[in-house]
Amino acid sequence: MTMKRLAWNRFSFSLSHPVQLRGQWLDCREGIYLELTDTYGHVRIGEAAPLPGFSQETVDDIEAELTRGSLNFKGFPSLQFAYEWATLDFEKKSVRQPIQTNALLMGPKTVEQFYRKKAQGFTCFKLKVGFQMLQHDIDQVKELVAHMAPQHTLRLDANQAWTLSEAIDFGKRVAHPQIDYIEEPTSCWEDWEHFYNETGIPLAVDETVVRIQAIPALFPGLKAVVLKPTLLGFLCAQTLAFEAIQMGLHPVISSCFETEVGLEGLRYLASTFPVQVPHGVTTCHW
Ligand code: OSB
Ligand code: MG
Repeated sequence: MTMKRLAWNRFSFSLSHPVQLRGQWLDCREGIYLELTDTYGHVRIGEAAPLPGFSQETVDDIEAELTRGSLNFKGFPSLQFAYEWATLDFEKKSVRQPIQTNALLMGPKTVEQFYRKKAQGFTCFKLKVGFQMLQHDIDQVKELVAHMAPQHTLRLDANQAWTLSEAIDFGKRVAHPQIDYIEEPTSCWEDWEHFYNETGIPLAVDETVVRIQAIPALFPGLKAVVLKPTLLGFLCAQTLAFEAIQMGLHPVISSCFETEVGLEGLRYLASTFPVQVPHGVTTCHW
């Protein structure tokens, strides 16, 4: 594509329900829509929406960078995602297979949320843990598992909230074959093989991939690689997904509460994988 014009618009939308991420409340999503016009006059839009608490760059940083007339992606993965998605060939964007998704259960009344999502046809659920007392999380997981049908699976995500002994304590008490995996139980992936040996619960890397800009060396228990293009860039996430597949791991695309423009890019990316597992891209109702 030959680009003729680059423009951008800042956006800010309030979320319909505030979400708590890593102890921080988020009640609106701010970002930039990047608008690229090619020589045929086609306008292509990408979304750069850094996630507070997870992204290094801010919307102001991106705006300053664009105002300087520079398209430097180093340190700006959300901008890189916007640009790479916007400039991907149109023809490619229409080639896709259907994808499966997980339903995110977060906040109070998770059993009610579970039944609502189940009625919508979901069979894979993801529960955020690690915000409350350990016992609260243990009770919640046990309760959910008791309501699940045999074809349902449950993913857990602790966002590194626990120490290794808390994680093992939790894991030993909730272990169940329908738990697909737990994401980031502690901040140190080197401990997770021990966690797996103690609990039998498989693991997924998420924040770790962003921190080390790679997939850690394979260890027993590692099952999935969660990839967030807003934190990695579109092409980087795609490359890592194919690496994950080569390693025998499940590639799971996951959102940072992007708006529909960004989510469309995530769904497309997920649809290109030869190995299909549920993806974490159903955050649009937030
Ligand atoms: O840790 O997976 C996370 C959203 C924002 C920030 C962090 C995370 C998430 C999600 C996205 O959980 C939804 C999903 O993966 O299903
Ligand atoms: Mg996660």
